[in-house]
Amino acid sequence: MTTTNPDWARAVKILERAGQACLACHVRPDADALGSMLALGLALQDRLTVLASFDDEALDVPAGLGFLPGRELLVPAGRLPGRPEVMVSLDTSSPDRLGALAGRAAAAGQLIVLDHHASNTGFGTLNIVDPQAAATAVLAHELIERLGIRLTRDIALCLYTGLVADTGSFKYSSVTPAVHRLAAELLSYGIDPAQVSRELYDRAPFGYLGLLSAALGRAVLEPDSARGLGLVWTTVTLADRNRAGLPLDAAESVIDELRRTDEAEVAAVLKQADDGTWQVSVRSKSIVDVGKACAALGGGGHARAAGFWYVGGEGPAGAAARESAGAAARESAGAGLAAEGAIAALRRELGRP
Ligand SMILES: [Mn+2]
Repeated sequence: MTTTNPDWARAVKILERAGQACLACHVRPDADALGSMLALGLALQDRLTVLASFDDEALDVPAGLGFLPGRELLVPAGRLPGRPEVMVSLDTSSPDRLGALAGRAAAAGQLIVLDHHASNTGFGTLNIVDPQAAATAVLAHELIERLGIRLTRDIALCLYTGLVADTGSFKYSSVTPAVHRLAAELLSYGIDPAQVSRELYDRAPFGYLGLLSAALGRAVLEPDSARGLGLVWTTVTLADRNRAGLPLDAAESVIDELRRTDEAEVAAVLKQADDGTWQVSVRSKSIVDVGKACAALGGGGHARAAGFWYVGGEGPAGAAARESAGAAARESAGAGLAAEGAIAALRRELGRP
């Protein structure tokens, strides 16, 4: 797959001349972020020194991504040089999403930004940002190809995992013939697609069933929201997670159940983090640009899949919005005032033409 961005040639030149490359991806990395980063790291490691990292001290690889190869390339953020010669940021729409690595990215001699978020702020010295790309893995693959590096089974597994995750198993509208051709090429390296699906989607501890049941049981349908196209939403509270003993990322797939709802173009799941703040995941089917709505709320993402963090409080327009929230929303068990503030804010953005 090739695009015509002239920065490709510059990126290749920079990486061919570099002695060391620092790779970074966004905090709490998902499969595309981590998969793309590890794929590029594995590809580059025979030519130069690779230091890959995300966020902070703990460097916890999310539970479901423990099967990805290349984790030996990961080092704590503090081990990266203060002013990297060359840094590559993957799947990250803005520097603040790099967490503890933001300062190093700003100080880097060259910062190559490889991303597919339409909301990308273009914070690199060189930006290869393609919102048409189904995953950052597609761009990482193109970079590896342009560097003339042969794929291995491990590189292919990392790229394929990112591709599967960001296309929802090849279900989203971003899936093109080229995406399937890339998948076919990656599969030819002998990776097991059933293993990737199982790791990404088809497994959960028993406690997840209780969490899912609680969340689905309090789902609210608002046919009039999103300019009459319908909004369905629910919460996953800290209490739900504590009962099941599950971390925040275990609630990731609740949205996939909610978004089935025929009566709603938009689905949202409000997930309460350990510190009480809310991570809001939003999906749309075919009309509403939820990326735009979430960007207006300080988050970002894609047209059909996006999110934002809601710190609490109701915001300036919150009280008024809450009045119009309707009894169902107010009564939704366990949602709490802050969740209501978050959904009111989202409802307001979705209501804009
Ligand atoms: Mn991505």
